[in-house]
Amino acid sequence: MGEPYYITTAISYPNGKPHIGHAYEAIAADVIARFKKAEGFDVRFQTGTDEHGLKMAQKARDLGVTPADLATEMSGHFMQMCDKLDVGYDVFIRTTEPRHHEATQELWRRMEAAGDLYLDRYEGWYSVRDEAYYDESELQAGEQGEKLSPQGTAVEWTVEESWFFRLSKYQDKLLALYASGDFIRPESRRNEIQRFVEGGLRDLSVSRTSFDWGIKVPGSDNHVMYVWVDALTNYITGLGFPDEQGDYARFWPADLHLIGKDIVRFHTVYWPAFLMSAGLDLPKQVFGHGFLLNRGQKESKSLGNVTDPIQLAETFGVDAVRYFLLREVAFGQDGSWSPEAIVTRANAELANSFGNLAQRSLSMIFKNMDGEIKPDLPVNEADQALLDAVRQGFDAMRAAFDQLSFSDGLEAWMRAVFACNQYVDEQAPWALRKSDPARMEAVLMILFRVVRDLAIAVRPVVPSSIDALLDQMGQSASARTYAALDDPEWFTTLSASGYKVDKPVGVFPRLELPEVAE
Ligand code: ME8
Repeated sequence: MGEPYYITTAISYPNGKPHIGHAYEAIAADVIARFKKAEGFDVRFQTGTDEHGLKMAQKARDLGVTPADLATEMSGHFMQMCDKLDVGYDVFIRTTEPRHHEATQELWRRMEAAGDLYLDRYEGWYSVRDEAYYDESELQAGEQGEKLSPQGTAVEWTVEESWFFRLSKYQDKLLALYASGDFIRPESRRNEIQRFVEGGLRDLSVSRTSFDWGIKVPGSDNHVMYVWVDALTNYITGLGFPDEQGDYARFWPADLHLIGKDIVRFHTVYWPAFLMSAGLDLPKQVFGHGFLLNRGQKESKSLGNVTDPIQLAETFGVDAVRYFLLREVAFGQDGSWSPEAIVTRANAELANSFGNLAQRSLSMIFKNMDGEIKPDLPVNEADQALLDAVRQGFDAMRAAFDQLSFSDGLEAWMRAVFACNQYVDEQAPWALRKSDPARMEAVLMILFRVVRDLAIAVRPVVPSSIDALLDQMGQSASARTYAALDDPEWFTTLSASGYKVDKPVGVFPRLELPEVAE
């Protein structure tokens, strides 16, 4: 078994159906998980829903349902989104599960045993939307002069008895953590957090008495924990904590928490401080990705531009959407999508460039060689140059993906595809059919090899289309890893197996823009 690799997404608030931002994060995490699997890691991938807190309680009240029913219904939509988008998580965690209550209460007890929790009175500005308290100095004025959080959400003056966590005690340790390596990425977010912590940390209010939709504070039954204490703990609940053997021993600390830029503070200030207090290891990295905008605008109910990601996948095909999101957006920055941009990208790169290359190559082998694989044909200089170019493209893609630079990685992959198409044009196997049939066969065998290599390389991004292609190319399920790209025997073995290319079926259809209803 390979080295363990543990990746998580944020757990989403199930106070409504999933939106495109949720889909974006889930897809990116899934691509990383599949990439690491292809690299040979023993991957554990967790996602889920964050079901407690005031926001959930208020939404349920508005709808006239219980928070538990609301959470169950909406959580189902998040699971369905993952299924439709080929997001292959290992664990889907719901914070209302009993095992999560147990894990969170244990974390609490350990923080208390460390002397980091005390009871006091809280007065401050609370934003229900962000589930966060803010300092007066952090607030901004709204259009009518009303007070707003730094995220632009409404805040309320709140006074209550509360448990506090001694966050102030961890300032130096946190700064040392940021300075020591790549804990926070990208760098712009690290700088932002570092400045915030350098400005001084106040102790954090970590319990509420004004409502009861949450996890009870051990020994303080009228308090429920602040939802972020509960939410962050999901990452260890899913590994069986408080049992520190088994999955926890294997997969903790997490290799990567993938989250959006708006919740970096919770993951890089509060979470490591809680873990330090409880004496547990810290995650290795937190990456704050950018926001996905709809033609440059935030999607919102009031603008009427909210996209259902499941619908989007049904309209364009799941792999076109997955490819587009990773290819188009420089990971870490905000990005924009539109139907035109998805169609343009998918047609130019998946359908016309790679899909067409695969289809033409297999079809020529089927028609002109009776589908036969001949492994021992001579390889000339042009052939070797192409094999090298494809290998370089793959190496560059792999290095970029390792840094989560997906758009750069896919660009490198595309360059290799272009090199193949140029090779086809230059070698013109259709012309060789009459003039030099032996050379035609050699060219077609090179094409079979590069198509297979390019397919395996890009499989983490567009898994179901690539699997449909690799099925047609006689590649066993176990040979769809990056190690298979280094196997010098695969082509001879394939030929010896008696496999023959059949009439190929295209896997990347050309897309049309859907008609817009007036
Ligand atoms: O924040 N583009 O839940 P959430 C890209 N429950 N990503 C976006 C986005 C957009 N337009 N909008 C939101 C929460 N996100 C907490 C997390 S984790 C212990 C608790 C991202 O449903 C957002 O940044 O509001 C977050 O990473 C995720 O979607 C869930 O957001």
